[in-house]
Amino acid sequence: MADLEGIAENVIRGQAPKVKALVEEAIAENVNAGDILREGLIKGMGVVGEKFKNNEFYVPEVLIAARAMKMGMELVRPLLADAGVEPVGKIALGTVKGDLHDIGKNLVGMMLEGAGFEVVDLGIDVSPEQFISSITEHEVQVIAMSALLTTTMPSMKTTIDAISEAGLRDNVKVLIGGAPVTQKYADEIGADGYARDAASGADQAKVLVGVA
Ligand code: B1M
Repeated sequence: MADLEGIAENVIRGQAPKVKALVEEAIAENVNAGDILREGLIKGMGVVGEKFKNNEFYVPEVLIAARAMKMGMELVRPLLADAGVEPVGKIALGTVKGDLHDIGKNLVGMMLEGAGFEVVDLGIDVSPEQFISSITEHEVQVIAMSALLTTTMPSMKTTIDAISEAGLRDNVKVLIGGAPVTQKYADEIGADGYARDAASGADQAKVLVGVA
């Protein structure tokens, strides 16, 4: 019998081959792809996020768990459309212009995927124009910006201002984070949300799209 609990457990333990085997078993038994995603992969990654927030897990454990989750996701993704499962939301994620740091940004992306979001990863050194294109091209609901340098933080404000000037501010929520970024700064520049770590980023994103 399909072991969705086992999938979640093995995501938490970062056992990628075991996750792959259990997901394959569940698919072979015609378990609904949405149930595999929600009750197995997302559930497991949710626990990982909580442990990370509580300092019970550190970056390496999260990366290993995310790799296991991704292995399961690869198998489930093609079946989701057939099962009528929609992502909880669509997000464009990038490190702002002039900034090349991407380790934290990638962790945020993994947590977002683990929470059921479709993530359009724009990469590093992302200009305001690229963020704006993601709104029109991909119809994302959230723009998520990461900055690690005090010198690149202002690009968050420049991007928000550019989104407003393009007349698109009402189309998206803006979420920001990164080591030098604070809630105070988010308030100052008119961002809709701030998160101090990757797991909180996924929590905030759910609030912003109204599924939390
Ligand atoms: Co850079 N660097 N770096 N660096 N680097 C820092 C950030 C720095 C604090 C080091 C220091 O001086 N002590 C300092 C910034 C000082 C400042 O501005 N206050 C610094 C500097 C100065 C520089 C250069 C200018 C150095 C130079 O060339 N003179 C240069 C800049 C290059 C550029 O970006 N233009 C530079 C370059 C680099 C490397 C390329 C060598 C490398 C980056 C490799 C890569 O990312 N692929 C690097 C690294 C690795 C670091 C440190 C050591 C580690 C950063 C990291 O990955 N942390 C860093 C010092 C440090 O933090 N100890 C440093 C781990 C990661 C998991 O944490 O990214 O904070 P973090 O992400 C967290 C949260 O912040 C949050 O969630 C994550 C997980 O919980 N979060 C979000 C992040 N984004 C979020 C978005 C959200 C929500 C939460 O919503 C959208």
